[in-house]
Amino acid sequence: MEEQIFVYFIGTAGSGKTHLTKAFSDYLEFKKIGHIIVNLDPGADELPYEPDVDVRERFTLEGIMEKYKVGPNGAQIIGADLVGTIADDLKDDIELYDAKIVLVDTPGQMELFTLRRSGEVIVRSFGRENGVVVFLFDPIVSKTPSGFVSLVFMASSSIFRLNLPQIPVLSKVDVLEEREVETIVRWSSDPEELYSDLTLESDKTLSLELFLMLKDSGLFRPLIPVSAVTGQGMDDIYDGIQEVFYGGEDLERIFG
Ligand SMILES: Nc1nc2c(ncn2[C@@H]2O[C@H](COP(=O)(O)OP(=O)(O)OP(=O)(O)O)[C@@H](O)[C@H]2O)c(=O)[nH]1
Ligand SMILES: [Mg+2]
Repeated sequence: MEEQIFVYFIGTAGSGKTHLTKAFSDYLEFKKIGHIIVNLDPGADELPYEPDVDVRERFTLEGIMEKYKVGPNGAQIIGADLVGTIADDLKDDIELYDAKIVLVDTPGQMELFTLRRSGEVIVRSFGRENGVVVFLFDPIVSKTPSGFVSLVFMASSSIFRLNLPQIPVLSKVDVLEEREVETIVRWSSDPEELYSDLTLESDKTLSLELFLMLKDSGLFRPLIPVSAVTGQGMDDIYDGIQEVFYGGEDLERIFG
């Protein structure tokens, strides 16, 4: 079988991972590109898509709460660790499908996936060289310079932990005004402007040294504005994936 490409949707709780997974799946469907969706969130209640491989078939958050006599937070942590233990089984399930692209919807709280071992184990099992992260910047958090910088740190920590290329996106742009989207995208491509706006924000300081380090590390990347509601940006995510794996060559041609 040809190599599969794994696209991991990662972001803070409620940033829009699940709906973006669905929107990008619809887009691939429209382009007739074979793909499947893997749900890694044992706490997912209702999903807007029908997962092809679903961690909830093995365990759910509710089941964990009952079995281990823990509350929802403890269950989230146990659930995150359990996901790592079934990585190879999930990989076997995925291989049953002849899908070119595997969309991976990750658990609600990103730190459970990126900071605990499960994320690393999953990425290693699925294949590091075939993986790319779509990192979601929450639109409301991104509105202030300090919120935006905090998300850059979180995105950086997930690059550092998972060691995968990353396509950063600004999610749910339909809830922002055009002017706000422009400002946030400008911050992502012009760190000096961000720094100057940051210094105007009351009582927020970041040492210039730390900021320059962040800037020079190459962790500032232009954000792609996307919306699961309007479908904006799906083309750009697709182009980003092509860029990562084929230096811009068209996947349709390669997969054709
Ligand atoms: N307006 C708008 N709302 C969105 C969009 N994407 C998601 N939402 C809403 O934002 C909320 C959270 O979306 P999810 O896709 O569940 O986010 P998530 O990151 O998967 O959430 P968790 O898995 O619980 O962390 C839901 O109420 C969605 O309907 C979008 O593009 N535009
Ligand atoms: Mg979700």
